[in-house]
Amino acid sequence: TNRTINRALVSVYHKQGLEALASAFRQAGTEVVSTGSTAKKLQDLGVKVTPVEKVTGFPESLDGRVKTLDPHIHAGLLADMTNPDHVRQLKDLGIAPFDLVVVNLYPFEQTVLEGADADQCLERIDIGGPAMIRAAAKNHASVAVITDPDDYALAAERIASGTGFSLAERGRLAAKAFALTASYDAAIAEWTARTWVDDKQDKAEDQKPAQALTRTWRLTNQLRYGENPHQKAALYLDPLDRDGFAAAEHLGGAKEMSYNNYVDADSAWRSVWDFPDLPAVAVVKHSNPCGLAVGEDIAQAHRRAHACDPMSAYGGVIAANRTVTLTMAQQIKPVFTEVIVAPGYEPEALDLLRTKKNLRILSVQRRPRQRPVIRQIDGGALVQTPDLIDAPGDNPSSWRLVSGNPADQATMDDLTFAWRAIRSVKSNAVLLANQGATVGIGMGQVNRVDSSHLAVERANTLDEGRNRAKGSVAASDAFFPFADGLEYLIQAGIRAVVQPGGSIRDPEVIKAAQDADLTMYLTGTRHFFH
Ligand code: 93A
Repeated sequence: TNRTINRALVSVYHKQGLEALASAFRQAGTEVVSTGSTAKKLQDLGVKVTPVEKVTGFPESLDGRVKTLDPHIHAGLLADMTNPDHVRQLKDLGIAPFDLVVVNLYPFEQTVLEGADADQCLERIDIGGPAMIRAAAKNHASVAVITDPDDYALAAERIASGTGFSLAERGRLAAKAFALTASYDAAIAEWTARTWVDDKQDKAEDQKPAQALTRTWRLTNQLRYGENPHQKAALYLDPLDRDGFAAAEHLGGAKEMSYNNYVDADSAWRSVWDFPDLPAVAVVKHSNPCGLAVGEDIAQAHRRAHACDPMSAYGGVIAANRTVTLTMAQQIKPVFTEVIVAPGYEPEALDLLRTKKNLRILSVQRRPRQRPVIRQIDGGALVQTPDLIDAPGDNPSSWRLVSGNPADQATMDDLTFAWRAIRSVKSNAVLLANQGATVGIGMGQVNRVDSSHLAVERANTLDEGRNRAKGSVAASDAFFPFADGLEYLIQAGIRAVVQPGGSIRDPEVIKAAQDADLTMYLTGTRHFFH
């Protein structure tokens, strides 16, 4: 199955590492066909090179857009030398086959990341390179394709020794080559969608979920394990995005981020940016907030978020949407915390946090960019646009008062806060809040009464037995299907409630509120989160 390498095609953007190949070519007397500056480099390294124009009979033209795109090249790449008919046709056409292709592509992603203008990015879309790579990979029965300089040493050995590559080796190289062209094209698809598609057109909106599936992420980090130690896991990055949460800078803490750390910290980071206008802090465990609060400053927001459920905050993840101050760091110091993520840290705050052995300290420079959400199911995937607090019903001015007096300003502010906060809580969610802070959260229950019980119980037991449900406002992420959940909240003493409405039993639910003279607003929008 081995095929000796008599003729090679070399066309590389990055010229590093060619020395090893050049000396192997010299030693084996391989015929080498090459493009413009690659040919020059190989000649400098003492290799006898056939310029590509000599093979194509056509000049490299159109500013290099047409160099290798020619049947004299591609027939030599695609002829299956195990097929006698291909061998005969090639002979009749006077074309010699290639046994090896070495290509690396114009650095498209790099160019985009460097902030080059659209024309420059466009010119860095390699057409001829991927065509050669794909041709050789398809034809791996006859041709070996090298796309990764890490494989030059192996190639040099196989060239010089005269053994060539085995079929298994050619298959492995071909798979790697197709993975490269797939991710290269995915980056181009992503960039062209951003650059050429008008986001304001409805059609483009419809296409957004579909684009998520064409995107390819780049393997960056093998994680120690997944959600559980027996699961394998890895971190992938969007190749066109270097400043998102996934690429967060680690400022200290000896430990690496775990899979669960990423999940929880991403969730916390997203939560605090539902409150971009105020300093906000989220304390998260298992993707759910155990406290979420805004404040006059970030330290106050943290005190309030922590106070919601100090027991659950143990081993939690903290996100802040403002620079972490020394005061906030001092508050965190005594609490076992897995991760903190923030846009920045005061130097003294950072010094203090670094003394916490197990704390991972992350800095992220930009707000979360909301991308389509993908969930794999057996045999396919579900894709949806992300849930943002931007639906028409999320604006309190559109809320419908169906019971009690209109809320005063303080109550309205609390209802607005509670409604934003509940977006972060897994369904079924019922949340109690007071003065811009959650005081009791009921999450993830399979019925809304249990969530109501949980919210009240937590409000009334977790903070030294204070009765925090009384006088708080409540939010429910979806309608109350029966009056029972709401009645329980009324008994606990809430002063107002906001919920989507829309149940067939709305009349019963509204009557329960009216009987208690409770202020109740309907949003018409729900925020399920599964
Ligand atoms: O502009 S291209 O898409 N047209 C081509 O026909 C072509 N052939 C090779 N770019 C093409 N290449 C690329 O040129 C290769 O993928 C490689 O990155 C680069 C090598 O050119 P040079 O040897 O002149 O540096």
